Amino acid sequence: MLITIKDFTFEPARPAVAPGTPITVVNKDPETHTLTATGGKAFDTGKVASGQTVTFTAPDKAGSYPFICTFHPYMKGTLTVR
Ligand SMILES: [Cu+2]
Repeated sequence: MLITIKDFTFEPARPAVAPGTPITVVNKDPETHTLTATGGKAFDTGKVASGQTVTFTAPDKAGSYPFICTFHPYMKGTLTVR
């Protein structure tokens, strides 16, 4: 699964994956972003600089995991694990 950050949006914003799936995040913006689960902090890429690629692992537990960019909290998405 690949999530692209471009123009301050996550694409796709509502990805759905199997438990434990590796998810690669690529930042195509000039600004630094993060992809961070809200609430329980189920996952967090940390800072993803411009042009950088970071991979994290989807949770093992099925559910709906909202996420944001901590620098730009209006950037929102939801990861579904099923
Ligand atoms: Cu951001």
